[in-house]
Amino acid sequence: MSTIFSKIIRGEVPADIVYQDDRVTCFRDINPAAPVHLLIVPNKEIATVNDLGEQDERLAGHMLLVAKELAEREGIAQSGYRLIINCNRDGGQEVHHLHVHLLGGHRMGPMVLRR
Ligand code: DGP
Repeated sequence: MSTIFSKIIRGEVPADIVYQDDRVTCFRDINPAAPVHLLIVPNKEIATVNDLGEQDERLAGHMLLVAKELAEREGIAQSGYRLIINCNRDGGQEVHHLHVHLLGGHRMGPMVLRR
């Protein structure tokens, strides 16, 4: 099994890649929910946050540091941004390959819809 994100990472599916190193690949979301909407994805296929192990501690930290760096590059570090990781059905995860959403460029709405 190979996720759509793995295909993007391997260059088999086109995407607007803004950053890549030996651990993560970052590209613009195909369906942006904000003026800046990037995805920070581990090159290694990890399905969800639930599947992170002790061995991934440095990788998880790296994802956050790359997100911070990309916010700076995109010019939204000072105005602010939101990082989101969805997990499974109730979290609204559609692609089962771990990713951090980096959203910014305008005021975000409430964190979640209350009902
Ligand atoms: P999530 O719901 O957290 O699993 O978010 C998945 C995001 O991935 C969603 O905002 C749309 C984006 N996405 C899905 N398929 C593709 C694709 O083929 N290319 C790009 N660039 N983004 C995609």
